[in-house]
Amino acid sequence: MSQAIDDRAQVNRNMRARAAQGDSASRIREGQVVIEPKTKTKVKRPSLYKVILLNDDYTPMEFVVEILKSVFHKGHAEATRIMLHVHHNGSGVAGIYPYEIAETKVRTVEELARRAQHPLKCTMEPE
Ligand code: TYC
Repeated sequence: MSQAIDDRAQVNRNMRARAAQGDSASRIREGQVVIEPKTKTKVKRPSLYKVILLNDDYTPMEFVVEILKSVFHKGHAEATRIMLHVHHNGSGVAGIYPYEIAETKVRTVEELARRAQHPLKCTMEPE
C-alpha cells in the first residue's frame, strides 16, 4: 500500500475514534471524512509556578545559599534571607517561573543535592 493511502487510512481511523468520543469536529459520511474547523477551546495550565524549597535537618545552610545564588540568581543577602526563611518556617519561595522552567529548576536543585548527598527537597505549585 502506498504511503498516501496508509496516511489516509490512519486519518480515517483517528477521525472515527474522535467521532466515537462525540467530538463534534469530526463526522463520517458514507466512508468519507469531513474535517470541520476545530471549535474546542484550548485548555491552558496556569502560566506561573512557585518553586518552593523545603527545610530539612541536614542540608548545610551554606549549600542552600549556594543553590539560591546559582540556580535562582539571587544575590548573597537575598539568598541568605530566603534560606533563613525556609529554616524557620519549613518552606519558602525560591522563585516564580513558567511551568517548564520551574520544572527544570526543581530537577536541577534535587540533582545538585543528590550529588552532594544532601536531602534537600524542592517542589512547585501554581502561583
Ligand atoms: N535546616 C537546615 C540546617 O539547619 C538548613 C536548611 C535551610 C535546609 C533551608 C534546607 O531548604 C533548606 N542545616
